[in-house]
Order: sequence, then structure tokens, then C-alpha cells
Amino acid sequence: MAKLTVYGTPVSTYVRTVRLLLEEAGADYTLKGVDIFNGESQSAEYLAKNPFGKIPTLEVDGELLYETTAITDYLDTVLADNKFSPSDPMQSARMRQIMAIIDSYLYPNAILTIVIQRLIVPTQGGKTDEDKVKNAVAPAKTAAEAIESLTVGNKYLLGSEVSIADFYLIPVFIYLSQTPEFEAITAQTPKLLTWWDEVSQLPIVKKVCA
Ligand SMILES: N[C@@H](CCC(=O)N[C@@H](CS)C(=O)NCC(=O)O)C(=O)O
Repeated sequence: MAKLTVYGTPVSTYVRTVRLLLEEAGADYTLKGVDIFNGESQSAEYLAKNPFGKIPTLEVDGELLYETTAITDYLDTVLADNKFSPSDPMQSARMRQIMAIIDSYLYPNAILTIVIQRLIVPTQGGKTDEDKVKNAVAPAKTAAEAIESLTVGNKYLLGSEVSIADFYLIPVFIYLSQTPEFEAITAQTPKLLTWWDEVSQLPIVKKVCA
């Protein structure tokens, strides 16, 4: 098997997405720390691996791959015979749709705004920008409800088999559930709450997202 190295900070949601897949596949890999909080991800050395300075980047036998959708797609194929992607074309499209909703609408509002403002800013001596948080709740709620409408929610988002969509949403919910806004955002998403009760207890989730 190829030598796999994941570059990134363990607390990053996207790094966790990749690691959840790797752990669920039982793969051997190395996590190489690239700190996004001290400028390391903007160093010339890291920008040579990923010109956007984002984490994660995957190195496969010396070949570099970035963008989490590309990484998870690749790893699913080479490590798991695509078992983390539904074989039914519409279900597979639903999985990609959920991932795109998370990338475009949930992550920016839930993580970049609510979680950063509520959980990170105060630990750095700053003050939560309440207006920013307030303005992010409605779009985050819309995103959660859109995912709710596409999900089975039992046991996993798309049914009995875990998929890449689960690996995307779990790390976002880990942080969002620690904010007071989680209740409002998930008030109309009973299937997601049932799903969350179940998946948050999984050993790989406890291992990767501890
Ligand atoms: N489109 C990228 C997004 C990755 C991303 O935003 N990663 C965050 C951490 S969760 C990051 O690198 N943040 C550091 C920064 O924006 O400088 C992907 O899918 O991999």
C-alpha cells in the first residue's frame, strides 16, 4: 500500500473528515502537523504543497493532493473499494449534494462564524461579535434543514452504511453542538438529532475528534 501522509492540524474539521475515513478504512497513515494558528500553513514550504494554504493536504508516495472532496474520493476508491459512496446514482448524487451544502453554506456560517466567534475568539482574549453570530444562524439553519430533507438519519445520513457525507457533517456538529446556537439551528431537524445521538458515540469519532 502507498505511504499516506496527511498534513494538517488535528482540530481542523476538514482534517477530521479525512481522518474519519482513514480510521474507518483501518488505514495506516501519518499525520504531519501544519499549524493554521501560527502561520505555518502560509509558509513557503506549505504553500508549495497547497497554494491556498488550506489544510488538509494528502501526500501519496510523494504525490500531493488537496481539496477534501478529491482526497476522500481518492481514499474511498483505493482503500475501501468505494464502500463509503452509495452505488445507487441518485444516492451518490445526494451524498455529493450534502457535501456541497456543507462546503458552501454550513461550514462558512456554522464554523467560520458561529464556532469561531463563540469558542475561539473568547479564548484569545476577544469578545464574541453577537451581530455576526446572529446573522449566521438563519443561513446555518437553512443548510441544516436542507440536509435534513435529504437524509434518512438512521443509522447514517444516507441509510445503513456510513458514507463520506457522514465524515463531512460529524466534525461540523462536534463544534456546533458546543454552542448555544445549536438548539435553534437543529430545532426542525429531528432526523439529524437522532443521527447525531448515534454517531457522536462511535469509537472512531471519539478517537479522531477527541
Ligand atoms: N476547500 C478546502 C477547505 C479546507 C479548509 O478550509 N480548511 C481550513 C481548516 S478546517 C483551513 O485550512 N483554514 C486555514 C485558513 O483558512 O487559513 C477543502 O475542501 O479541503
